[in-house]
Amino acid sequence: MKQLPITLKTRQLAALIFGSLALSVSAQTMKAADVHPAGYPTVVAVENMGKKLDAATQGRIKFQMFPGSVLGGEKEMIEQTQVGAIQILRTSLGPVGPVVPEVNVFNMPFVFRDIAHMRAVIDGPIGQDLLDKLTASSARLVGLAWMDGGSRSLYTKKPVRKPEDLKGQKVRMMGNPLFVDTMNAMGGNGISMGYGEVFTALQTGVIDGAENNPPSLFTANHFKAGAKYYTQTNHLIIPEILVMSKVAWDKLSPADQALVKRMGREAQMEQRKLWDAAVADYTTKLKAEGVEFINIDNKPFFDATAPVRAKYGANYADLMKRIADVK
Ligand code: GTR
Repeated sequence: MKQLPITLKTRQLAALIFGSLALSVSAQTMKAADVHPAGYPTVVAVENMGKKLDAATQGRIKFQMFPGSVLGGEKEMIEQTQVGAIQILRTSLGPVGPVVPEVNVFNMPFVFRDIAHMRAVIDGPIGQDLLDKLTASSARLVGLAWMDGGSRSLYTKKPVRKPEDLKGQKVRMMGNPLFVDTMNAMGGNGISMGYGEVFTALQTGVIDGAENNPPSLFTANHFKAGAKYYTQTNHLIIPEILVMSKVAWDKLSPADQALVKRMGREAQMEQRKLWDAAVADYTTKLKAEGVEFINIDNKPFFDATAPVRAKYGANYADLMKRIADVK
């Protein structure tokens, strides 16, 4: 073999050895997952966070997004994140409640007065406390940031204006006993099932309705399966959460961990802007598709769910008071 000039050879060798060492120690292409399709505010904000991390770390940390439930429903994706098969997950906090009961405080019906109240809470010390509680729990998830899921209202095949109208109606709720209790208290029959099953369940009459925000109602096409009446109950204002698998987190240097957290916070703010635009856009689209938005006084639903707040809220009485005190 022809000898290379010694200087070049040594440098190349060094680059090869140290380059691959550095790669094997810290380069991570993280699988990021979401139930929502490409273009949805949460998906876009997480993709942009990945691009920023890629640039800031010269390619050491990148995200590869798997949108549209391709890696499973939220319950399955939470489990995969816990074991490290998924590294970054954006999920509703709803199905996290059964895994980390401390976070259920944000899953309570009417715990927030309105969206502005929810945002003030998640942006402030209570929001940080809950992310930290999740991280400190045995769930092997690291709470990075919050995202906006707006407020959830009821959509059904028959118009609903008051709790009595829900009598005998089977309404899909996310997988968390707290939500089944909430729907039962609201007058209907709560049925827990995954997001991906709702369309067919509506079509086949397994359920008579569900509840969600306008962007989900539109992008999941549930209105095309007969749920044409959208009653403004605003009974749940559940923040979404961005988590990292503890397995992936532990492989990051403290400096990279701090960077990921900072960019998570930036994603929280970016998603909010995208969210507000999406709610306006999808509301217009739903109306154009013939979905009837029914404005109601939601006090009867608030009153009906008082026993749910009493039952579950007993575990977080102090926290509920702190939340209520946030202006
Ligand atoms: C959406 C939320 C999803 C998922 C879905 C559901 O609003 O963004 O994460 O939880 O609701 O109802 O399952």
